[in-house]
Amino acid sequence: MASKLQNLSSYNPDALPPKDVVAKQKYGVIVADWNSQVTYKLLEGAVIALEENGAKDITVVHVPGAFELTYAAKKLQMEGGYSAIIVLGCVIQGDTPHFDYVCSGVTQGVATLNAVEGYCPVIFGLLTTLNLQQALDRAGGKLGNKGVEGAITAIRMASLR
Ligand code: INI
Repeated sequence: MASKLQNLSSYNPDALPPKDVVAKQKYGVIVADWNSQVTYKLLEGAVIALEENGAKDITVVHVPGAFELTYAAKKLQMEGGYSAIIVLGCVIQGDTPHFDYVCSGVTQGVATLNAVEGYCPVIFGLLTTLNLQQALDRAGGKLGNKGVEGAITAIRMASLR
């Protein structure tokens, strides 16, 4: 029987802008060090997918946790020159409501950055999962890699600018 599980990271490379266009663009990837066994796989997926599709100018910035992603993204946005910025993190639910506050803080923060006119898009690559296994499944496991999705979204959004 066919699996009901879907690889969420499959994409059609032919539908992306040509590699020589992407090669002239600059990309920022910000990664949270919290849950690094997951987030560094997201980072790897994002960088490989960007490079495979032509990107040559990629700046990687590390921040302590997911909550700090918004600040770093804002900093790169304001620095200028970026075609798109991807934020990568992983928040895993614990025993307290902390998870909800961190998730909504980052979600709102990134949404706010995208709502301001004149700056490059910020792509939301935050895993918000109930346990570690769900995160690993989406960080190069059986459900793909959210970092790859972030990279492909970044390339598509950069071409809108
Ligand atoms: N940061 C994460 O990236 N993931 C988590 O799961 C997490 N939890 O569970 O607490 C987390 N907390 C740290 C937070 O992002 C900030 O770094 C910290 O609050 C300092 O601002």
